[in-house]
Amino acid sequence: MPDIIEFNKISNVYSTDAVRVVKTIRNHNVGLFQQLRGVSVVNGNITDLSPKVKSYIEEKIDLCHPEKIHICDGTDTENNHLIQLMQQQGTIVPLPKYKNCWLARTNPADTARVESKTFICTEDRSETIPTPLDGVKGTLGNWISPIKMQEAIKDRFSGCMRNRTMYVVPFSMGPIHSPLSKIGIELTDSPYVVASMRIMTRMGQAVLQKLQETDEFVKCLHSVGNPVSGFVEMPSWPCDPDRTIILHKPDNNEIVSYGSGYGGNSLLGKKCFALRIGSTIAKREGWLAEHMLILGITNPKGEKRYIAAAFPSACGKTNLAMMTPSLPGFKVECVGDDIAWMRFDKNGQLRAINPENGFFGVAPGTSSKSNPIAMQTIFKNTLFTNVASTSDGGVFWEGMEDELAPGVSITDWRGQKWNKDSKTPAAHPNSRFCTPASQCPIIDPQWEAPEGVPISAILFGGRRPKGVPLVYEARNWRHGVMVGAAMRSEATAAAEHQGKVIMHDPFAMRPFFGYNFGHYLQHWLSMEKRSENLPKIFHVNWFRKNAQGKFLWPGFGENSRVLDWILRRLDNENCAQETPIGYVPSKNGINLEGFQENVDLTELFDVSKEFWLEEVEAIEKYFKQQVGKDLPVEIDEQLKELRKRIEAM
Ligand code: GTP
Ligand code: SPV
Ligand code: MN
Repeated sequence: MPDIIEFNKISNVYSTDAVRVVKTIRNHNVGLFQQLRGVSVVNGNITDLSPKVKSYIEEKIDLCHPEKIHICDGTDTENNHLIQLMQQQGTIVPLPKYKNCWLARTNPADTARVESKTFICTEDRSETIPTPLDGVKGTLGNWISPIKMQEAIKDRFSGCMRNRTMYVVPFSMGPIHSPLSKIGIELTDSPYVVASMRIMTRMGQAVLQKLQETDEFVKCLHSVGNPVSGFVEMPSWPCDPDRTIILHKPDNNEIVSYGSGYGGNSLLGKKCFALRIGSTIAKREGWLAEHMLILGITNPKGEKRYIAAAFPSACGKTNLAMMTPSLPGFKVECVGDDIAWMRFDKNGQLRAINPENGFFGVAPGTSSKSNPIAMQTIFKNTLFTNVASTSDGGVFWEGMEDELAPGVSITDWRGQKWNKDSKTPAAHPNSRFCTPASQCPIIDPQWEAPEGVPISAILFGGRRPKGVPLVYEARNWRHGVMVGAAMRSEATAAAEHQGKVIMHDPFAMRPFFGYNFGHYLQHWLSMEKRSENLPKIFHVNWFRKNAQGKFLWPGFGENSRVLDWILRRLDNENCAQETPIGYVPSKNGINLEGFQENVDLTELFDVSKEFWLEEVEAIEKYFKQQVGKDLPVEIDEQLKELRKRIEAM
């Protein structure tokens, strides 16, 4: 079948886009209508595709049998077309209270990442996950063999796009012209994914142009798995939850995702590329791909520093990245809220870029009180998913009670009438806003700097209701790497875990490691050789509770007091005291100027021998059962020393 057939077949083109296609074709002086593998190309121009991109698309056309191909250009016209289409299909409804905002309601069976169905494919299992102790189930990722991966793809993808459009989404993780950025091509049958990728990444024509120079890209294939024949439960949100699978093959820089349209499962630039495949590229190339926010903070003297922080999903990254400091004279600016790509420059300075272009943030809990900056960001050009809606054309979620216009009624995330006495939440606990980062009023002036921003401190943290102080400083890099490895946190709604169990979540990366966690630790330890100016490492916990189950610390803007202490520690100020677990603020070490809250600081900073012995035991057991022989000796030594210090208390 020839690539290009006669122009009079234009009737296949979307009517709204016909004029533009005609223009495009004239511009490129083709004058003919295009096909790939016999399938009409209804948008974009195949002459813009590099040979490698073209053959990747052709291969997947042969597998998925789409009806049409749409090469995304990232323009407003294209986006308007997708918005119209999604409204017709019932996937989104407008939110007329705001400018260009939309609400998607997913199938209730498709509301979060599915960690149990996410796999890394390598020849050897041990490349992907450490070998757990006999009889123990591994929890540091799922491995699949190349043969099984092929089978899984064949079973699910053969003909899966029949009667549907395959969108070709060219995207860049990181500013297009940064040497730290990487390119991907996502093939998807979901207009929701295209519209979201346009917000979350740099997407469109400019990326195709860049690909003419480099020809290197991560291959991403996605289908919602609309069953070709048979029953579709919710036509406005096709998905195939029973057969959902998310596959990564680091050797080929390849991602294949089937059955889910939601967030980290389907916006493949995010967790799949920027973290799982990203971490394997980073290992090869000598840098770090991490689940971290990046913020800039300026103290009253005008000194500015950048901090990166790893907290597990739904544990406060977006909130910290956009914080409004309660401490007078401080200013926080946001570089990124979820992912950091970091490498040492030639002077040994660690530099970070945010590979993303938008925020896919947790909605519930976001309010003018907790995160006013997010509230100023999200009410234009935003795609909301699974939040509740109001009769005046707006959104609602738990935490927005004080911001409701009087007299409005509420429809919950499933489309049912809702009121304060309803027994279920109005918004799904993992409901999200997807909004352009550039709209954030405190976006850092350097957020797109091609060389990245210099990182002075790295924070680890999680939801620890008991025993873990508000902040402590690691003794050195090795100890800090052990602290990251030993991270634990209460489960949240961001994935399919039930209840509030305390889970191990090393480096906040447990769901996102692209390779064996033991090797990952080795990689972190090896950074000691790359620089004499390593960032200092800290651990924070905003979530300690008292005996009545109330948070001991007010959090949010008050966390600036902790950042201030961290900055002073970077300046080697004498405001800390040693404990067995690391350095904590000395008495009066935390600046409480203007502090209105009544907080039991003794309880907040308490380091108890009993608790920490149990903690060390839990970590020892975890490393022994889950990491085994892959645990670097340095980490084992650090843990032994920690135990000794605690026993000597
Ligand atoms: P992901 O996008 O899933 O990676 O989550 P995240 O780490 O960005 O978490 P986010 O900032 O969205 O916060 C999740 C939840 O934690 C929200 O409900 C917040 O209101 C709550 N939260 C954030 N910071 C604090 C804090 O300092 N104290 C308390 N108590 N809650 C907080
Ligand atoms: C997370 O779960 O850490 C998220 C949301 O940032 S998702 O994109 O769905 O992974
Ligand atoms: Mn996240």
